[in-house]
Amino acid sequence: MRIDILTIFPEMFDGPFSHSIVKRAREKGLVDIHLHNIRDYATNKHRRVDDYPFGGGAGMVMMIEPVLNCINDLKNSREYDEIIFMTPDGELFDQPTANQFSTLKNIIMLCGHYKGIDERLREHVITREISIGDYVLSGGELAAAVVTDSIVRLLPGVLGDETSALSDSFQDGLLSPPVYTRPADYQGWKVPEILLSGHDRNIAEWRHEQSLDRTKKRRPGLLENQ
Ligand code: 6GU
Repeated sequence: MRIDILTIFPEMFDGPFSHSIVKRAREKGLVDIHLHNIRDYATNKHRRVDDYPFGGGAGMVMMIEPVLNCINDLKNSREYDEIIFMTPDGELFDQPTANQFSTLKNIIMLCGHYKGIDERLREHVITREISIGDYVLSGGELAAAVVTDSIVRLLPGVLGDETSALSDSFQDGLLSPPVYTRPADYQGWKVPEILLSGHDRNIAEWRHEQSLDRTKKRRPGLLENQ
C-alpha cells in the first residue's frame, strides 16, 4: 500500500513514522509512505499557501493552486482510491473505516490548516473527509498520523502475531479483556485463577464475558450496534 501525505509540516511525522510498528512496516516494504510539502508546489513569489477569506472574517484559507498542483502531480503517476481531507467536520474515524482503508492500494491524505481549505477543493477533488474525534487540533497532521498508524498495523505481515490485530479492542465491536503477566502474585495482588488453569475453552469464555462486562460498563453505546 502507498500513502501520500500532503502537509505544510512534514517534520511533524518524523516521530510517529520512525518508531515501532510503522517504522518496521516501512523497512520491510509493506507500506510506502511519502510526505509532500505543499509549499514546494506554490508557484507565487513568496511560496504562499494561504490567503484571506472572501467575505472577510478571521483566519486564513488554504489556496487551491499549491494543493492541486501536488495532487495532480501524484495523479499523473498512478490512480488513487481515495483523496482524503483530514478535518474536524469530516466523518468520524472508526475501526471499520480503518479496516476498509487498509484494503486500498493508493491513498492521499491532505492535512488542513488555518481556517480550512478552499471549498472548491472539497467539491471537486476530495473523495473522503475524516475527523478523528469531536475536538479541535491545530492541524490535520496528528490526525493523519493516527489514521496512518491504525491502517499500517492492519496490513498483512506487519504484526508478528497474525491474530493479534483481530483481537484488538473494537475489532469485534467489544473492548478487550484485562491481561496479566508474571508474577502470578505481586505482593498479594493476584492474577485471576482461571488464567492459570490451562483450560483454553474456559479461559476463552471468561475473556469474552470480561469483554462484554467492560463494554457494558464503559461503552454501552458499542453494544447497540451488535
Ligand atoms: Cl482531522 N483535524 C483537525 N484540525 N482537528 C481534528 C481532526 C482533524 N479530527 C479531530 N479534530
